[in-house]
Order: sequence, then structure tokens, then C-alpha cells
Amino acid sequence: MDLQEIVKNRCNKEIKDCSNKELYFALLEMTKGLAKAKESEQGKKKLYYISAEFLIGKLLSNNLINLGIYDDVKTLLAENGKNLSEIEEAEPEPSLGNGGLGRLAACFLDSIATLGLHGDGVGLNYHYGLFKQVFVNNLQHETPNPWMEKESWLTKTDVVYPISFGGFTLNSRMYDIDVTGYDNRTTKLHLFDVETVDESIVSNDNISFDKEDIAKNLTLFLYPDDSDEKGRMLRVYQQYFMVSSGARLILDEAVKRGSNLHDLFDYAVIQINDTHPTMVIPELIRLLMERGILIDEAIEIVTKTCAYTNHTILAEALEKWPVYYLEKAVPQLMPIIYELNSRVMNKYKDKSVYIIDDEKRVHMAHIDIHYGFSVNGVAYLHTEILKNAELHNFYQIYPEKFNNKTNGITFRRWLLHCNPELAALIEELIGAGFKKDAMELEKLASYTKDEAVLNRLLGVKADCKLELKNYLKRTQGIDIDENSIFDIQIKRLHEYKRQQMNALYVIMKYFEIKEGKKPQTPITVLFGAKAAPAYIIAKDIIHLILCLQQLINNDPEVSPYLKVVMVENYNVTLAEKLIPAADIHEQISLASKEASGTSNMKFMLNGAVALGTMDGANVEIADLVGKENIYIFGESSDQIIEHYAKADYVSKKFYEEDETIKRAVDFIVSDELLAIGQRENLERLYNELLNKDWFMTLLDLKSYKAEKEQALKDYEDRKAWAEKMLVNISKAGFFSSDRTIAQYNEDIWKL
Ligand code: F58
Repeated sequence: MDLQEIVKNRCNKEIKDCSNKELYFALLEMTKGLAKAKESEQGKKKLYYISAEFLIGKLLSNNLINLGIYDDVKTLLAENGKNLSEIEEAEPEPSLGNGGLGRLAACFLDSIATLGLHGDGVGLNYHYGLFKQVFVNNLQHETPNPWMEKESWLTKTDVVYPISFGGFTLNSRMYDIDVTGYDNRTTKLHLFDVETVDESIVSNDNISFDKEDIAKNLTLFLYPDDSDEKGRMLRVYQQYFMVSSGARLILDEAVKRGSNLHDLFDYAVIQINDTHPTMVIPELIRLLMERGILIDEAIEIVTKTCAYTNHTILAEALEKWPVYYLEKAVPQLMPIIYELNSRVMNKYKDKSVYIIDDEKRVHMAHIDIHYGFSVNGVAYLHTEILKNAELHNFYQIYPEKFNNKTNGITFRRWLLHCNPELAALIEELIGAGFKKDAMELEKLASYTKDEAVLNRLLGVKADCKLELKNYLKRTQGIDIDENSIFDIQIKRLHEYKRQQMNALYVIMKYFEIKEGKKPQTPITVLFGAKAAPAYIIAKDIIHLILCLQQLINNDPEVSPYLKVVMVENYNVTLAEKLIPAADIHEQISLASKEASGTSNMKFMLNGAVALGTMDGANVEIADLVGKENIYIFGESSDQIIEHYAKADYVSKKFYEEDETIKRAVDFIVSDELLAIGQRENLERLYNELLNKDWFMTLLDLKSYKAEKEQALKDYEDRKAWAEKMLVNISKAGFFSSDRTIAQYNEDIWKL
């Protein structure tokens, strides 16, 4: 297909006379056509990756790279006076995810396509996405995040299913997005949508709407506010709509490929991404029974078809729906759920493994574990904790079901696309093989003493920092110093991830600078994070960071040495700019709480050095790069688990015993900050830290400060630092999602 021709047909103009938006739509049309041509039916057995989120990011450049035409298109545009990066900015980012779990699903689709595996994604088409974050008076405010335009990556299909709820039925239509693999075929992301959705029930400036009008609101938002019962019910309606649509598609396709349904497990495997799609298990059983299969066999078939991935060890994050919610929304599932529970009760005395508890709540993860054939964690440590602590009682029953699949990231997006300059340097040094076999990055190890290479690596980093500076200036009006150290923490805002610890460090540094102790190189501490709308303390932490930003950046004594920046509406697009520019990345979760983390992998691949605890995949990173190439601090997961067991952590003790900690915490409610911020929010956060501090911020604060100072000091030896950067890049190959997906296929899917 020829871009010039498409442009001519669409706009009756030459490329050079088109606007960026016109060119974006022309490229969209061209790319969609090329992706379609790469589809093909393959194999008997097919994977369905069902997930409430797919955080796919912008698709244009990624698709051009994967289709192998990026350079040609870029050149053609340049010859006509056009800039591909500027055209990319005309593309809206699909807002179909929340955090790591959703981005993982997107990386997995890329790898499934790249490895040429037979598999599709299944999810929902949220019109307003998660939400768009805007800062007003240093507070997070949530507004709708519309992303669909008259033309988009979505293709409307003819597939429509009637989905019945207690008392009403809605039509579900399937929309497809082609996901291109690198130099290979494409797979599909199927997104279901309700035909009666009504965007007009939401105004532009907040995310409140009538939560009971399911026909109109079902697919407006991802994770609608669950602080009241109506919101929680809406989530149940969404989940059932997704899995019932998915289950019908799976059965229809299996039959088309030759299944008689008694052998469904030979034709389909379903990966359940966290518990949001769990109802696919009872729903499939129900649909098989509707098609004449008896319950014993239906349960057996489904158990052999479904596999579950756990992404959290926070007990409060494991979904439990009250029986009466399900009775109301999906009454047809309850007889099956009761039956599944009674089979468990007949077999096991231990109540902790029951599906329905004494408070009449349905434990969704328990359905997955009993009635799926595989349970996996997402990093070595995480899986060990599941087996030995959180899910120990299940592990004793089903040791053979438990397995680990350490997360991974796609190097197409997180290196080739987001950091072409680094990718070009690597290619020059070790050839292009790493693009298909990430382990080839190990070849870089032979350059760790090569001064010329180290200098070039520093040069690439400097360019990325300058690019970020210009981008933030242009898009958010933020000024940063490209010669400062970029210390970056980007992830969902959650107490266990401890953004508040980073903020307390900033306060300590502020004091030091005020007292005349200036850092040798200025420091820019960057944050990016959205807080769930109903998560009060998380929003208070954002408030603290924004108040610090205002105070510090406007203080002429301090700002030449220290700056704080919280980017607004952190998303995939911003991550792609921030990650290549990082010098230090913060992975400072309370040990045992972060299942894996995936930004840690993206940062290392882009030559940043981690400051972190021995948690999640940091453990595996530390193991690979060695302790001289990572900064580790804080208590171990075993120690933390013991603190919880003994309930012996008292944050006030740390506050009272250490003057610098006390001073930093007190500053949250100082006159200086209260003059900028809201008393209610700052006092609440202060009291939380002093009296609860569930995630033990103060426990590790001192060792965090010490380790960070060490990292900042080491940064001054530029050559030694560049060596750390190179070692990190050379060891990143293990974290390619191609490896992760190959392991899923080998151990679980067997496609
Ligand atoms: C994340 N979970 C984990 N959940 O926190 C992270 O360690 C891991 O690397 C990643 O999954 C991929 O395995 C995550 O993103 C959510 O966003 C939940 C969605 C439902 C509401 C509560 C948060």
C-alpha cells in the first residue's frame, strides 16, 4: 500500500500539504491494512488471554516498527517536510488499563504475535478509560479520558451476543484491534462493548454518573469507583459481560475448529489475568451444560481449560463478592457456584479453602485455584510467598498446580521504539540479533571496560534527558535541568510502593540544602502516578508531593540543587519518555508486597540503575547484575513477614528515636507546607504515618537515605557509573516478554 495514494484518496492533497492529524489518519488506514494482511488461521489449540485491562499505549509507531516499515515511512515523511514524532503526537493513547497488570497483558500480546503463537486477547472497550488525572490546587482530580475518534484502531465486527443479567439482557458487540508482532504475524485483541452505552451521561469535568443505569454505563469506565455498593455492583456487571461474551466466542471458535466440546481443552486454553475474569469458570460450565453436557463432565472440561495468574499478595486486593451481589446481577451462575463450593466442602475440612465463607462472600481466587489447572505468580519471590504463606493451604492440596512465570516486557516498545538511539548503538556494537533473541544483549559485557563505548552510552543518556526536558516543557510547561541527576519513580500510587518514603527523603534533602550542604550534582526527583479515586491516603500522598514541588521549585536557595516534579496524567506515552532519561529508578516497595514490578525491567534495559528493596523481580535483577550494579536497602521479605506475624512494628518508635526522621515527618504539617496545601489532607497523612504506617515507611527510611546518598556519590564517577549502566543493559535479556511467553506456552498453554 502506498501512503501517497492513500493521502490522495482521503484528502485530495500531497503529503507535504497535509496536517499532522490528516497524516495520522492516513497512516492508521495504511497500517491497519498491512496488519490485516498478516493474519492467518493457525493450529488447533488457541490461547485466550482474558483481562479487564490491556494498557496498549499508542500503536502507530509500534506497528510501523513491527511491520518493518518505520524507517521507510519516516524517510518518506521527512522528504515531504513532515516529522513522524510530531504526527505520533496526534494519536490519542487508548486508556484501557490501570498499571502493571494491564501493561503486562499488552506486552504479552506483542510477544504472542512475535512468537507466532495462536492466541488472542479478550477484554472490554471502555469509552472513557480509567480516568484522566488533572491537578487542581495540588490535588488529584479525575475527569473522563475519551480516546476513541471517528477512526481508530478498532474494527467493528459482526459478532454480537445477547448477555443476560438478573432481569434484563444487553447486546454485546465485538470490536477488534490487530496486534502486530515483530517481523511476524498479527494477533487480535477482542474488546466487547454494549451497544446502548451512552457517553452523554458523564460531564467533561468529573467522573460521576448514574451507576445504576447499566445499559448506558456498562463500558464507560475501567474500575468505576467502588467505594459504594452501586459501584461495586457495576464492576460485577462488567466482569460478567466480559466473560460471558468471551466464553461464547471461545466455544463458537472451538466448534468451528472442529471441537465437539467434550474435548474443549484440546482446542482452547484460557489464561485468567487476576480475578476479574474469574466468572468465566462458572459461565463456561453453565454454557456447556446448556449444550447438553452433564455437570461432572462440564466441570472437568473447564478445569482442564482454565489457568490463573495471581498479581498480588495483598489480601485486601483479592476479590470477594457478597453472594447477594451475584444473586442479583447473575442469578444463573449461583447454582453453579454453590455446587462448586459444596464439592470443595465435601472434600476438605479446612474452611480457609472454601469458595463461600461464613460471611457469605464468594472468594474469586478460590474458584480459580480449585477449578483451574495452573496457578502462577509473576516473580520468583512472589510465587514462593504464595506457596509458603498467602496460598499455603491451597499449595498443600495442589502442589502440582503452582508455578512461577517471572514477568517480562516487550523490547520492541521499551527499547526499539522508546530509545532508538540506544538501540542503534547496541546494534552497532553487537549486531541486530538482540531484536529477536534478547539474550544476545549479554554480548555487551565485553565493552564494560571500553572507554569510548562508555562515553557514547553517557552521550545517549544525555540526549534522552534533553529530549525529556523539551517534552515536559512543551506538553506540561515544566522546567527541568538536563544536567541534573534524574531520579524517577513511576507506578500506581499505593502505600506499599512507598512514594511517601521518597517524599520524606526529599524533605530531608531540602533541610540539608537549606543548611548549606549542597549536592555535588543537582537532583531532579520525578514522580508519575495515578491514585484510585476512592483511595484517600494515596491522594493525600499526591498532595504532599505536589505541595513539595511548589515549595521547593520556588525556593531560590534550594531549587538550583533540588527539584521535584510530578508529571500530570502519567501514562504509557509519558513512560516512554521518562524511562530512557532515568539515571536512578526507585523500586522501594515494602519487601514481600510488590508481586514483581515491570518498570524495573524497562529502566534497566534503558541503562538506569535501581535503588530498591529485595522485593518482586528486584531480587532476580540483583542476582543477575551483581550487588555493585544495584542499590539495595531495607529489611528482607522474611523479616517483614515476621513483623506482620508478631504485629511488632510501631512507627512512632522510629519517629521518636531518630531526630532526622521526626523532623521530616513533622514537616508535613509545618507552617511552610500548610501555607501551600490543605490542612485536612496533610494532617491525615501525618497521623497515618505516625499511628498506622501499615507499609512500614519509617522502618526503612534511614537505610533508604543512606543507600541513596551512596548512589548519588557514585554517580559522580561517570566512567564507573556508565559501567553499571552497561552491565544493567547487558543483563536485561532475561526480562524479555518473549522469554516469559515461551515459558507460559511450554508449561501451561502447550499450543
Ligand atoms: C501489578 N498489579 C503488580 N494490579 O502490582 C506488579 O507487581 C506486577 O508487576 C504487575 O501487576 C504485573 O504482574 C496490578 O497492576 C492492579 O492494577 C489492580 C487492578 C484491580 C484493582 C486493584 C489494582
